[in-house]
Amino acid sequence: MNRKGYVCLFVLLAASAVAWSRLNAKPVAAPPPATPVEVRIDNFSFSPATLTVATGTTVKWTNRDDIPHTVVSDDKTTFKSKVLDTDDTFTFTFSKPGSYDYFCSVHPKMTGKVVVQ
Ligand SMILES: [Cu+2]
Repeated sequence: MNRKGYVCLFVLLAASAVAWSRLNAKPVAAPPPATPVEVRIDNFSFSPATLTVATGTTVKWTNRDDIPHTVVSDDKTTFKSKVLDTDDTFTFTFSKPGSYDYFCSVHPKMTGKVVVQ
């Protein structure tokens, strides 16, 4: 085989390798983000008030208010933060799909929700 022949063969092999890898590529579910998704606590409210995330996502609440707040699930057991002073954070990883309502135990009118899909 001459030099041109080898080049042609190489191109052919490369093309089949690409085609083969595409055939065998399995669709994978989008992994949950590696960095936490943030909820801000400011001016007596959770922002966003309703957050939708993928299963396995860690949510991080940060108190940007100059007033202490907490983050407590409605059942008071799934998650419960300590009292967060200004710039304190609380994180929770949602490993099961569902709808999680929560509130601030210091100001029960402050409510929020995390929807886990
Ligand atoms: Cu509060």
